[in-house]
Amino acid sequence: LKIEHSLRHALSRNEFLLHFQPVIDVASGRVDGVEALIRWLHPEQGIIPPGRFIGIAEETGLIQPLGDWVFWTACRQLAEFKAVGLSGLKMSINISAMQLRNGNLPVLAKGAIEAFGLDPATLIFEVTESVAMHQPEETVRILDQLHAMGIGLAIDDFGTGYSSLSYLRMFPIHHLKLDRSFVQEIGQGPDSWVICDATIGLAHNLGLKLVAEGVETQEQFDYLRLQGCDLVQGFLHSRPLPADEVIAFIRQRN
Ligand code: G
Ligand code: G
Ligand code: MN
Ligand code: NA
Repeated sequence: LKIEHSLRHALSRNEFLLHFQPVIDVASGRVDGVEALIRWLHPEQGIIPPGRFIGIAEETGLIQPLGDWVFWTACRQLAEFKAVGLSGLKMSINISAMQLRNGNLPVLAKGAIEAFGLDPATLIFEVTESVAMHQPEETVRILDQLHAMGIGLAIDDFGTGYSSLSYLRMFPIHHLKLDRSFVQEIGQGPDSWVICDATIGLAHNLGLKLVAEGVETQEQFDYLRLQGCDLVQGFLHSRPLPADEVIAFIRQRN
C-alpha cells in the first residue's frame, strides 16, 4: 500500500529511469539493439526493480502514464543514440496489456517518430503472449496499425503463457522471445533442449526471428548458436546498463 502511494508521486518527482540491455546478433556478434527496462530510483530504498512495481502499476492504472513515460523516454534516447553515431540501432520497448487496449499507442508512436525523427523500423514493441491473446480482435487492429507504420513486434516471455498458438498467424509478428526459464534449462537434463529446439523451429517456419533471453553461460550460447538462434540477450554479454555505459559497450563491440 505504501509502495502504491509513493508510486503515484514518483512520476512527478522524476524517480524513474531506463536501463538498456544489449541484444546481440548471434551470427555477427554485433549489438543489434537494446531493450529498455525501467527502474525506480526510490529516495529511501534505492533502485527498485520493475518486478516489484509493474504489477501494482497495472492494477492501479498507473501503468498508463508510466508506460507513456517509458515510451517517450526510450524514443528520445534512441534519437540520442543516433546522434552519437549509433544509427540503425533498434530499441525494444515493453508494452503492457492496458497500453495496448487503450488504443492511443499508434497516435503516441506517430508523435514520437515525428518529434525525434526516428526510423519506425528501429522500434520494436514487446508484448507478452497473454497480452496478445487478450481481446484478440481489438488487439489485432492496433497491432496492424503499428505494423503499417513500420514498427516491429516481438512476443515476450514466449512459452510461458497461453497454449493456443493460433495468434501467431493472426498478428504481424517479427520476433519471438524465448523465455529465460527455457534457456536456463539447457544442459540441465535429458529433455532440457526440447522446448528451445522446438521454439527455434517454430519461429523459423513462421518466418520469424528467435531471440533467446537470459543467456548466462557460454554453454547456453554455443548451443543456441548451433541450433540457429538469431539473437541473444543475457548476462553472458551484458546486464541492463545506463545509457552512457551501453553506448561504450556498443562502440567497443560493433
Ligand atoms: O528488469 P527486470 O528483470 O527486473 O524486469 C522484470 C520485468 O519487468 C520484465 O518482465 C520486464 O518485461 C518488465 N518491465 C521492465 N521494464 C518495463 C516497462 O517499461 N514496461 C513494462 N510494462 N514492463 C517492463
Ligand atoms: O520479461 P523481460 O524479457 O522483459 O525481462 C527482462 C529482464 O530479465 C530484465 O529486467 C533483465 O534484468 C533480466 N535479465 C536479463 N538478462 C538476464 C539473465 O541473463 N539472467 C537473468 N536471471 N535475468 C536476466
Ligand atoms: Mn521484454
Ligand atoms: Na522475458
